[in-house]
Amino acid sequence: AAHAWRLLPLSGGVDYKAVAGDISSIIKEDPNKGPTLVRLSWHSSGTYDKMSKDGGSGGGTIRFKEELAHGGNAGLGETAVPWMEDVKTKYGDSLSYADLYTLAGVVAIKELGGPTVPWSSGRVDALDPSAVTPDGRLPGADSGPPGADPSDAAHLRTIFNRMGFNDQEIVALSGAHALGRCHTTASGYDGPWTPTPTMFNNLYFSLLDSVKWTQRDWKGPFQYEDEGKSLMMLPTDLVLIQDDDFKKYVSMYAKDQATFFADFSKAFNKLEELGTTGLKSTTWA
Ligand code: DDH
Repeated sequence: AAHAWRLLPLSGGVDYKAVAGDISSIIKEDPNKGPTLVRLSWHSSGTYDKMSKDGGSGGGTIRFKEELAHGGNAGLGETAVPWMEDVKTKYGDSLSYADLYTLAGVVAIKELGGPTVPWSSGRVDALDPSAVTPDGRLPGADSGPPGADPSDAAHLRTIFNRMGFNDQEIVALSGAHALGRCHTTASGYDGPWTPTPTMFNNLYFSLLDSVKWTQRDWKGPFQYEDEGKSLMMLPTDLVLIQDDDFKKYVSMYAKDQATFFADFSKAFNKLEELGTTGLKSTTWA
């Protein structure tokens, strides 16, 4: 009894294991929601700029319509953001949107068979949209920043080096495209990258490395398809095998899922902590 206080949740009164359990239930009911929650967590974090030190997951600003209107976030305002509202309402002010969105990403990755990515709590929401960064910080699948060759590895490096990621981390993070699909109603692209879009595995890399990817003949944006026409790759995905410094990591992860899981876990944890301060390592699984 003397140590009963140890049983209390440690951080701000929120039981993050319970929050994770509620997010898991949403994904168990509809596994296709898992990948979209991973995309939400990544887009909530990927606005970080290491020079100006603004953006990142810290303020939970992706909930604001100003940020949801950014081209790269198409679809999230009608899907993943509203899916999280009941969870937010249940825990109230003690749970920040910023913590909720980043926790949703790691819960989804684990629920879909991926690694248990370390996660820390303590993000404090920005109260108004003035903390929203300018549009254009997330990678475009076909168009780089002004002046950059869109099909060039330079676009990927410009965007991800700005967040503080190197070539190996860029490739590891891209393996998240094992999950989910493109929706014509969101990005305009169409189809899944792998035949198992609700399973986190290294298939994205093996398919990139082994399939003959050709231009899809259709009215939508330029994308690639396999011979069976059931899978897709974006122009930016193909960059990872067109550039030798990227390709060596694609080949490595295609052969070695354990190394992919370990490297992805480190890089995704780093991604989710961009633009944060004062976090506390938190047991959520
Ligand atoms: Fe992605 N991604 N992504 N992506 N992404 C899309 C879907 C998903 C790019 C473009 C698109 C990462 C990197 C890039 C996920 C995770 C991650 C879609 C389709 C486009 C387009 C959206 C739609 O129509 O619904 C581009 C470009 C890049 C790049 O790096 C150049 C990274 C780093 C991650 C990550 O999580 C670390 C996931 C998951 C999805 C599937 C979403 C869904 O609803 O299904």
